[in-house]
Amino acid sequence: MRALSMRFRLSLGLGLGSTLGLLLAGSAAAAGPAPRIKLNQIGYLPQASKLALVPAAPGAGASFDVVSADNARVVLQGQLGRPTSWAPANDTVRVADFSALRTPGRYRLRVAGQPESDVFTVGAEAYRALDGAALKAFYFNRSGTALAARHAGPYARPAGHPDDWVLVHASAASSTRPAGTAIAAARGWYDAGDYNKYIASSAISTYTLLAAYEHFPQWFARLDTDIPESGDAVPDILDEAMWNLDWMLAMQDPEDGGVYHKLTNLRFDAMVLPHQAMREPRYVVAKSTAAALGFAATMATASRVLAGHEQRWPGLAARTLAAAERAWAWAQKHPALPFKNPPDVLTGEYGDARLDDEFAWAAAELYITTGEDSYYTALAPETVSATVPAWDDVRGLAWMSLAHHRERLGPSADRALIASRVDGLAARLAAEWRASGYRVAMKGADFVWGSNAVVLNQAMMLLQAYRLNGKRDYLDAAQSNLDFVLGRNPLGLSFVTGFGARTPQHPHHRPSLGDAVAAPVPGFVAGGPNPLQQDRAECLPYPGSLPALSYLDHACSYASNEVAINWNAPLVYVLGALSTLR
Ligand code: G3I
Ligand code: 9MR
Repeated sequence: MRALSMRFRLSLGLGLGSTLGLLLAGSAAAAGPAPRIKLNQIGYLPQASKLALVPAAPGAGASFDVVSADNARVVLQGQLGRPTSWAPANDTVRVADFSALRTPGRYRLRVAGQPESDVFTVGAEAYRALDGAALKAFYFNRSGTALAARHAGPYARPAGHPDDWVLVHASAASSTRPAGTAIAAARGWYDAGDYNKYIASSAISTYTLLAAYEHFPQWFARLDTDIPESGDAVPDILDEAMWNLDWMLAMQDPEDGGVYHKLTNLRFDAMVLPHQAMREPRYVVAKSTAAALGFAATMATASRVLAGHEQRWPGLAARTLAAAERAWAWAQKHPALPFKNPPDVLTGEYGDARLDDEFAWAAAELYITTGEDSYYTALAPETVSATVPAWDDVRGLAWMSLAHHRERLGPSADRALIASRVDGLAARLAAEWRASGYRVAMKGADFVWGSNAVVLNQAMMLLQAYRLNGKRDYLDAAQSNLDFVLGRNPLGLSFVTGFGARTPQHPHHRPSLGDAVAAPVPGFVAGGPNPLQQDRAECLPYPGSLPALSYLDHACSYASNEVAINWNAPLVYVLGALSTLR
């Protein structure tokens, strides 16, 4: 964390109780106007594709210079591409391609008639600090533990939500656990800007961290995040995943193997620190098919990864596999139990009526871990398409795992099908990327609540195809999508708190609002532009209504400026992957 470029400014007289003052302060203190030249504000790996966007203003120059950060010398010159429009922002830009610049250093881009770009770096370790911070965000969102100053710096805080005494909600009652029974389901990460814990988002997040380690063990073995477990026998990313796996295991009913959909208050907490938000009782709410299957997939994955760490966690690989198999068996008996909030529960629903993707994902992970053909049959791979993963569409995770393990799958596995599904998705995304004026695989319809996670999950899937067949376009498109999140977007904002020249200052994140530090907790991806603006009744007007401009750097904006574990996880993955792949 020492290398981070974030400012730990103390708040100017804003006490803990003055959340309202912060909310009313608006986005004035925020990032300032978008820069004219837009690029990745963190930097590039030496061998990577390097693109910037320059306004297609009449009379502006048609060439660009890359200069050293101190402006002392020109290191590269090039011609701008032809003006191309991009509908989601109704903007026309020209691409500056400076991929030929490979010498490590700090630079700016210069175009006649435009202000110079932000400084960016080129270097083999360009993403190490950011990847560490993206992973450390999970630590900052840990439930049930105090964050010590030694690890959390100015973001230290007392423990909140121990969840050692949680009530079984009427919707979750069973004969062995009638309504009102107290159980313990401690640890886990807070989902997002709120303090509840949900299996749907936990499953994809925990899986993505485990997959990041499974696919790039050397990179993640060296990623030290300065958490309490740092220095033990396993990489920090596994200790972090374990914090949530512990909680997830407690969400399984030992009686029947079913999994509660969420652990939550009846209503959202106030915008205060965790320890100030503990007056409300907490409940485990209804079991659901989606929860059982997401749990099964995550536990089956965990079992594979933990098998290599028996000394650190004796017996856990076997325990997680048994838990996965029980949850799978429960889902076979309850194949169509969707989740809907009971009338008295007003927190995040994560309802998902379509369950074929959850079945496919759980079957795939169980097949890979056990080698049992019955799971491959249940997967019915020829019926499963490949899509960009999201909390409510997890089929892409099945293909991602199958592709990684393809060489050791049994004879029944159709390797050609695995390759064609992964390549088919990447080819579609890469075509979108190449045709897009902003050189990003995002179409207007992709800008949904949490759009930055769509950008990052697209990148993650492009990287799966690159790992399979080495088509350079897939690597370059993935890099481009990362660039979009790190500043090469119409708002000119690096969407990760604390990282970049202009970053979100007012995320909808209770710890960031409730603490005494002006800067938000670092390392979190803000949700991103979302034209549905579901929070508009409670917010100031957004600066624009176009898909890629529907973003408000204001704490009111949970629909565009919240943070969430399942938006951070693909950032952790993509940074590690790009830093490793050649
Ligand atoms: O499924 C429909 C689709 O049929 C329709 O065409 C489309 C357009 O309206 O909407 C789709 O539903 C969307 C749904 O996500 C599934 O993708 C909803 O509009 C959209 O409002 C919903 O957003 C979710 C949001 O909670 C509200 O439920 C986000 O994906 C989800 O990330 C977010 O998660 C919240 C938790 O509930 C609480 N904790 C914070 C977390 C992050 O904000
Ligand atoms: O803080 C809540 C956030 O975590 C959720 O994503 C969001 C949508 O469910 O709701 C937020 O809570 C708001 C509530 O929905 C409406 N009134 C204001 C609440 C806090 O801003």
